[in-house]
Amino acid sequence: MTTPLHSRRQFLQQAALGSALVSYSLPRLAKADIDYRELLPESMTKAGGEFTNYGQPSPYEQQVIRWISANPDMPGNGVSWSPLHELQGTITPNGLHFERHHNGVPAIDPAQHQLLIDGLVDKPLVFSVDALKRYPMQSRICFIECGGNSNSSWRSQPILTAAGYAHGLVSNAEWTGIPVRLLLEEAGIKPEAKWVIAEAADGASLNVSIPLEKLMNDALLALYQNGERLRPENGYPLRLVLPGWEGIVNVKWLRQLRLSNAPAMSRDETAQYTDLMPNGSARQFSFEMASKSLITSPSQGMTLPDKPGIYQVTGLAWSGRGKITRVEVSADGGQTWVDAELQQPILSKAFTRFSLPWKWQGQYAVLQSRATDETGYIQPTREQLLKERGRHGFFHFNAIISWEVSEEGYISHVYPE
Ligand SMILES: Nc1nc2c(c(=O)[nH]1)N[C@H]1C(S)=C(S)[C@@H](COP(=O)(O)O)O[C@H]1N2
Ligand SMILES: [Mo]
Repeated sequence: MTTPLHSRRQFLQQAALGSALVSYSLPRLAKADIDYRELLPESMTKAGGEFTNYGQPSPYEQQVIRWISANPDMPGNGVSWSPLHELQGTITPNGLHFERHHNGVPAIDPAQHQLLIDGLVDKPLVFSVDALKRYPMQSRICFIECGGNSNSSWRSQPILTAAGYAHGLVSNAEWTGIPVRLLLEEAGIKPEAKWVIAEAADGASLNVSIPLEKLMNDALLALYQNGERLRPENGYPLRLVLPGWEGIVNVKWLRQLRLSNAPAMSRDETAQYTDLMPNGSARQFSFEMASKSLITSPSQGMTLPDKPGIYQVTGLAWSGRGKITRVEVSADGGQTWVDAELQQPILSKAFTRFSLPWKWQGQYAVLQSRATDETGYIQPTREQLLKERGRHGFFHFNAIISWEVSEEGYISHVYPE
């Protein structure tokens, strides 16, 4: 059967335009006062929402948030936890990077902000933020972890909060900025300089002491976080990023680097972030974060819906001493271990995602992960860590974390020993 010519032409036109446009044609003239949406069928106006100047997550993801714990008696002092149990991949989105503030978030106008480098230097230098933006920049993906992360695990009872809300004072971002070495060399380092006192522009002028060697090695003066300027809460307009070193030395809102021959012995390196050891002495300046891992899914509070079934066990591993070389997973509380797959690329001092399919047969199980880094150091059990550090620890908890799976498929945090 042949199709009449005119209807074939019509058909081709319609096909070219798309079936949604079949019943009418658009006016040729683009007058500013014509609202084209009125001419379109409803299905098309619904197909596209508004454009926005700065994108936000879908309204269906509103439960994926940082969890704030702040002391109302000390305004400005507190933390917010990154929801690691809700995230995938290795990069923490900027709006979900954990926060630790001792003195609130200062509102800094970059045009008013300056960085001073002085002390044991040949010539003190002052930089505006605009001047710093003209220096050659480098990018580095690394984690920042608070020395107080996971501190609830020192308690005698396991706490039953979601994985990220107990262990999420750690995040991983791509930081871009100026190697600190370039700026120190420009000021000229006097031979007696051994330490650098970094001071911030927040409420109490937080200050900490950093060995000069670290600043000359891989420290960045960061201006950008995952491609955009730092968020105010993460240090806008300038922060130090010291890859692999505990959170406190990653000074936000940096305004001064003073070269010195000795540390300042400031509050946050004496009263805080030190470890009381079993022999009664206090360990100070334990900068490097030891290797650690966490199963993010399935984890505390989740359930396994099918019984039995195949589940993807996945999580994050990181080490302040270099690359993660191995992550093992156990489903029987550490009696037997299987190597998990590590997602590429594996970067030094950065989150490494691991995963492993697990066939759950409906039995009672205890899931654990154990990280090894390139120095050969293996993440300890909680028992081993308590033996080495005593029972009065508060900072630097890096032991294996255990998720119990009940026969009903409920998952809860346990201390298996
Ligand atoms: N100026 C300033 N810098 C600071 C802090 C602070 O309170 N003030 N907190 C430190 C601590 S203890 C940590 S863990 C990290 C947290 O960085 P973040 O809030 O970007 O995650 O910043 C560090 N730098
Ligand atoms: Mo911290």
